[in-house]
Amino acid sequence: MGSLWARISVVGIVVVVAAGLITLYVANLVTEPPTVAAIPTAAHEAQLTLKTEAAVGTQGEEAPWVSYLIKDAEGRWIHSTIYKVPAHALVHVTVYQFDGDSGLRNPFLSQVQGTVGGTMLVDGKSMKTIPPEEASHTFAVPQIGLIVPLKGVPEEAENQCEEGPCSLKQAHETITFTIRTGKPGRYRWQCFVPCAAGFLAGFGGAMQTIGYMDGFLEVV
Ligand SMILES: [Cu+2]
Repeated sequence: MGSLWARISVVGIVVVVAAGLITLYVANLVTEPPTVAAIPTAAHEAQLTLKTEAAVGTQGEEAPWVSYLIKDAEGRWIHSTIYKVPAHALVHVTVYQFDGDSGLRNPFLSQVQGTVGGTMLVDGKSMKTIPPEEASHTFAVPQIGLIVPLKGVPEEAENQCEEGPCSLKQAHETITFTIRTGKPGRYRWQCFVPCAAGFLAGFGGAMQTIGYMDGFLEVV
């Protein structure tokens, strides 16, 4: 009899632990990072300032993965990929790119598409495309035909940022472009460069997680 009760309690403990793990997993799927708004600069115009870092969260509880961050109105860098922007407006985007290149598998995605003028500035130089192998990330919103490939920091650059928080005194590329937003809605955006180091084919982890290499544009 004693061993039967022992077995039942072992099964009970296993069930409770499994239920706990499933709850944690689901909670993790539905918990979103905070929504951070672009900063209004004029009527129907706003500024969205982002950066990419090779390893965010190495000091905290978050996974130390490659990620995007956004600068809020107080000048703080927030670890989020959910950005609120005005509808029917010009949104000026600046990305400080601190990560090295991983390369795009599909060269089609290394052409700028969907920005005002079909171009971007890379460190002040106007460009319509970059060599696919130099891409570190993309900022792409497939639903509105936006693709901006982000050039990686060259391997030989000095003073590279291996781990966040990265400062503008460290090696980076500055990419700017402007988009014209349309009607309100929630638009998914994502990176298309297989940049998730340590995962199968570079497409796991950060590449599949909201808050890292995927997010939403809340057009309001
Ligand atoms: Cu990426």
